[in-house]
Amino acid sequence: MKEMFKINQFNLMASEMIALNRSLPDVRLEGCKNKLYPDELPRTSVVIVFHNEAWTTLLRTVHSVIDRSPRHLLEEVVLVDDASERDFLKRPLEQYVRRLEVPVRVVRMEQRSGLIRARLKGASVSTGQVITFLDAHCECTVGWLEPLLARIKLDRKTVVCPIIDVISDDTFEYMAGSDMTYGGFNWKLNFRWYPVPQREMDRRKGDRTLPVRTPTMAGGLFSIDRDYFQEIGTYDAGMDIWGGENLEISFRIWQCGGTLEIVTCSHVGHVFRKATPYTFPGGTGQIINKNNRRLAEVWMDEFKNFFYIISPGVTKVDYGDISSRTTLRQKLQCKPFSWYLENVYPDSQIPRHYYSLGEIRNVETNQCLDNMARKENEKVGIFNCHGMGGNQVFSYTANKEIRTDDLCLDVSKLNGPVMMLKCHHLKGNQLWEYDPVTHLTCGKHQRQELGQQRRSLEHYPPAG
Ligand SMILES: [Mn+2]
Repeated sequence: MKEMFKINQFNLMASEMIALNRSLPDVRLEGCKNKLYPDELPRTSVVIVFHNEAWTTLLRTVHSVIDRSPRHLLEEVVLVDDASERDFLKRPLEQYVRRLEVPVRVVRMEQRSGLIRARLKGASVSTGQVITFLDAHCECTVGWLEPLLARIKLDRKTVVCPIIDVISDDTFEYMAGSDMTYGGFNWKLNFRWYPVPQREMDRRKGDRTLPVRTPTMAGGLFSIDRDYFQEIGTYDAGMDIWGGENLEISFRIWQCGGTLEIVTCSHVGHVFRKATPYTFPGGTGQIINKNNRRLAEVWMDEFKNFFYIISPGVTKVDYGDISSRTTLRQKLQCKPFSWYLENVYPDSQIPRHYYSLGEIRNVETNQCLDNMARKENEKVGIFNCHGMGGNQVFSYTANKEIRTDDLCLDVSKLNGPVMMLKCHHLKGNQLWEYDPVTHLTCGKHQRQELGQQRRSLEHYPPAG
């Protein structure tokens, strides 16, 4: 079992012991089970990109799509092979899928092209009015498709994701995902799940069966109207292999007039892995940095500075030519990133309004606050100032929080310690008052520094 685990970074032995058409629990909310959808829904092609995927996980994905989609809504399944090296994924795969009752096409990339270009290829050969992208190790559950297509029928500019349930990489047990989290991102531009805020619960009047407006998508699983996908510029073909494309399409959808939702009545399972089994030509880090730079440069306006200041060295990475994407942004008359932060993601980790972004220095000792790469619920540290950003970057926000990435400085006892906790936006222990008067009683050098700081405070009126 341990030897086989290394091949795909999940328990392949367990996967091989489980039927390709196994039964799954119905994990939907009760209110989802008797919802009615229009008979006339757009048909979808399901596009699945794979690279050296295991036979059983790939075919279990295909069988679950076929078995749990109403036949009249499923145009076809398109399997895009991104230059796999395993023999069973060649002719044996083609022979196997030929016997299935739904057209399943296998298309091959001539060379390793990455998720983005392989998906574009799959989209271009598919014919359904809707394109549904799935990962190659998923399982669709009962009723997964109708609520997705119904949202697109209602508004073709709505892009929809199912709830992504967890298939254990260890046991292949199926575990329901939460309808109370949605997609966000941190200063490093990593996709993260965060709790659905109260304002979004209120907008839906507490009905958890209604779709959640999500600031970003995880990327692996979503449905989009074919023409709309073209209109908003598909993917950034200048991005390599994998990484950043999910935030790029998320920002683009929102900023250019679309809507991105998690449809809580649709559940699809996904095998989450702790390590990637894939090789990245050129190295993982460089590729993701390049993709993230393209994303930041095209869509984030001045807020790209949060990414650059917390990721020292990233500005040295070449991101290629982005002119076709900036032209696209102009042509579609997309809104600025500040609009996105204000209207779509007000509880964003990147503050819409802030007084300052940089280091917090004790000018006497030349020591700086430093998050020491520690995690949530640990103390903030102090270290020699290095001027390189990274772990010494903090922002004093208009809500009077002191943040580093998605953590806020928090004090619950009079004499400390100062902890780093998830920002709760409720002030309280995370409220920091800046008092220019008391600070101005310091030494000459400090007076200068703080004087400058005060000017910038007066310059930057807080929101609301
Ligand atoms: Mn995956």
